[in-house]
Amino acid sequence: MLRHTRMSDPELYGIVAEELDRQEKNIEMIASESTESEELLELSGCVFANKTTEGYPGARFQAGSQVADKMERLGVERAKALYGADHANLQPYSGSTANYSVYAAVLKPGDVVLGMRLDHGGHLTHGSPANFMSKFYNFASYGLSEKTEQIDYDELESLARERRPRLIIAGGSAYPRLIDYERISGIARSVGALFMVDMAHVAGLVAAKVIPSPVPHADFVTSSTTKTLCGPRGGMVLCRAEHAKALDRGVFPGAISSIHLNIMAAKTWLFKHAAGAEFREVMLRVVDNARVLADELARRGFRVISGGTDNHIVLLDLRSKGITGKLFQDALEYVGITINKNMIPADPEKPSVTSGVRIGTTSVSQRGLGAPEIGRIAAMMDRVADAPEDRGVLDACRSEALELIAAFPLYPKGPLD
Ligand code: DSN
Repeated sequence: MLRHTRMSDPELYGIVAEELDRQEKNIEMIASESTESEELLELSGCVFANKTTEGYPGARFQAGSQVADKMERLGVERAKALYGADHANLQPYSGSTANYSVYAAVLKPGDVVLGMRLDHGGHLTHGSPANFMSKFYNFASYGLSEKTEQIDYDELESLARERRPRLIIAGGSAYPRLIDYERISGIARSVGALFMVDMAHVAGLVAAKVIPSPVPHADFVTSSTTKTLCGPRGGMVLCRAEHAKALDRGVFPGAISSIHLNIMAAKTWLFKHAAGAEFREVMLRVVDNARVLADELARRGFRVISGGTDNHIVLLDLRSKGITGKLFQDALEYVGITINKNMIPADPEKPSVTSGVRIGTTSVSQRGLGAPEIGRIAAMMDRVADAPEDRGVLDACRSEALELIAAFPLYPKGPLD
C-alpha cells in the first residue's frame, strides 16, 4: 500500500497504515460508511487527477478533454442504465454538493422549501438553520408522527398546502423505514411543487432493487456515491429529461467548477459493478443483517425507534437502558465497535450527548458477516449498555470483538498494493 509514499514520507505512511489497521480490527457500523474496493482506491488515485476540465463532453472550457469526455459519457450512460433515469450528472463532489446543485437549478432566493427535520432523521442540507442554505431559502420542516415514529404524511401534506413550497425534499441521514415516494410526489404535484429525493443513504439498496426506487416519482434524485452504494466519496444527481438542461447549469457553473475526474472514473466503475449479482447479494445481506440486529436488540430491552428497519439503519432510543448516546458510543469504541450517537425525535439531550445512536450494517455485510455474527454483536452491545464503565466487561467484549472481526478480512484478496 502507498509504496512511493512509504519511501518519501514514512511518517504520513505510518498514519495511513494505522488507519488501515484500525479499520481491519474494528467492527465498523457507522451507517454512512462502506468499504471501497481495490479498484475504487486505484481509480480514485489515477492520472485523471492531473486533468482540469470544466463544462460537459463536447463543450469544455479546457483543451485536451477528449479522453475525459469519453469517460464522462460512459459514466453517465452507466448511471442512467443502473437507475432507469432519463438524465444523470456525475460532477457533484458529494451528496451535499448534489443538493446545492438542484437548489441552484430550480430555486430563487426566498423560495419556500419543505424538508424533513434534522432531529427526525433529515439532513443538514435540507433546511437546518445551521446550514448556510437557510440564509437563502425559506425552509419549512415536517417530521415524524409521535405514534409511529415514521414520516407524518398528513403533517407534510397540510404544511405543503399552507406554505406552497417550490420544492419538497424527501430522504435523510437517519430514517430506517421505506418512504412513500408516490404519496409525496402526489402532494408535490397538487401544490405545484417540484419533488427531490435525497437517496444518499439508500442508493445501493435502490440500485440492487432491494427497496423501491424514487426515480419514477421524483423530478430530481440526489445522492452521494459512498454509503450503501459502496463507492468513492462523491455525489450525483439524476433527473427527468425536462429538467436536464436546468440541472446541468445548476451543477456547472451553478455549484461547482472543475470536475474531480479521478473520482468520476471511480464512479464509472461503480455503476457497472453495482449492476451485478455480487453487489445485489451484498445489499440483500445489508438489509437482512439490519433486521436481525433490530430484532436481537429489541429482544434484549433496547427501544428500536419506529419498531424496526427496512434498510441498513437501526436507530435506538437508549433511555430504556438509562444511558446516553455519547456514553454508549464511547464505550463501544473502546470495545472495537464503531457507531455514532444520534439525536432522536424530541430528544431531551444536546446534539453532543443525545439519547440515541445510529447503527448501520453496510460495511460488516461487505465483509461477509451474517446473522450469527450480528447476534453476537447485539449481545456485546447489551453487555456494554448494562455496564458501560465496567473495565472488566469492556475488556472481555473487546477481545471477543477482535476475534470475531479477524475472521472477516477487510481486503480478502490480499494486502493493498
Ligand atoms: N450525513 C452524514 C451521515 O449520514 O453520517 C454524512 O453523510
